[in-house]
Amino acid sequence: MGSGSLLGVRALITGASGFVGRHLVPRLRDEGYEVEATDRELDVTDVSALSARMAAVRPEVIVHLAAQSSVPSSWKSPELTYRINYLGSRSILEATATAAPEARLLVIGSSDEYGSAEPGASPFTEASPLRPQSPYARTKTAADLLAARYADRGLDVVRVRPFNHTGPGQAPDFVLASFAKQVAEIEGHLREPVLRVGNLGSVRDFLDIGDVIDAYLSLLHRGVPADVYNVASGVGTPVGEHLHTLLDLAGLHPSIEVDPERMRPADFSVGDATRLRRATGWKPQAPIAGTLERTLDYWREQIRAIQSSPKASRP
Ligand code: A2R
Repeated sequence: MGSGSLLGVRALITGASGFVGRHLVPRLRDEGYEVEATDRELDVTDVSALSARMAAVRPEVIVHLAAQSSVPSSWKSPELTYRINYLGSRSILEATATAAPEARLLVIGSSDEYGSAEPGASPFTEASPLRPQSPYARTKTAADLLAARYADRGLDVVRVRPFNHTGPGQAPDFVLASFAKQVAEIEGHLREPVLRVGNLGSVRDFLDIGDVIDAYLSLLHRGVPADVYNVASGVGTPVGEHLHTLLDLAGLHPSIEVDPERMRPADFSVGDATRLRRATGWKPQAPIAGTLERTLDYWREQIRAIQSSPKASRP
């Protein structure tokens, strides 16, 4: 439930217990928002439950983070992904239109909506064609296009396409969190000195989670036009480079093994955030090496907690 302050702007967050939500909610509270943080207990596919909660909370801003956010899981469970990501977004849009029609709503899409470019191509702008390549990306694209229809009809919807982001607390299904976790496990002698990887040649545009949160906060301001915005650094780096930074930080030289389960063709995805910068002044602040260090420290703490627990067992 919210903090009860009558002075704060009322914010409703879906998916608040996820990686982004756990960083966003405290920041919003620090900024003085009165936050209603919801997750699984308010199923985003249930439009009547959503409308009832919105009517009770009367949010002035809504950030829709709830999702099935993993691409590999979307290949295993495309229907579930569709239900949560597309039908969930549709429910949020419908509930906002009926129960909180004045609210500013951020619909969080994904850089995956653009698919992959040719190596060395210019960064994707918001005008680039959408060529989603996975069930996850297709559900995000469909939700984005539906949100655009609600915006055309006057709802205050901002559509956001964040490029890759990472930091402490991200699930190890995501590439840099997976590397950081494995490095911490090797350091803690919980794993043989063998690091399992996918395609290290894929070029991605990585942001620190704190910069992504800054972008979302800036897009909540009413003066910012309700439009579609990339959140990106504009810098592409092969994921293998980040792996080497992590190994340097730890002073480790494990062998690197390709895991066929994780191997996908190399892709190239870099974003242009000029529109966001012009509208809000946002630009990324956090060097990615610091992000990697904080992420590694987070996993070191997790490993220490496992090792010091009485029921310590190998993960
Ligand atoms: O799947 P769980 O138990 O981890 O819960 C996730 C929650 N969620 C739901 N909440 C309400 N109703 C549902 N039907 C439902 N299904 C899943 O949304 C989780 O707590 C949260 C999403 O968090 P993460 O998976 O950690 O995603 P992350 O990285 O915070 O991404 C936030 C947004 C997503 O829309 C991504 O697709 C996008 O940023 O990149």
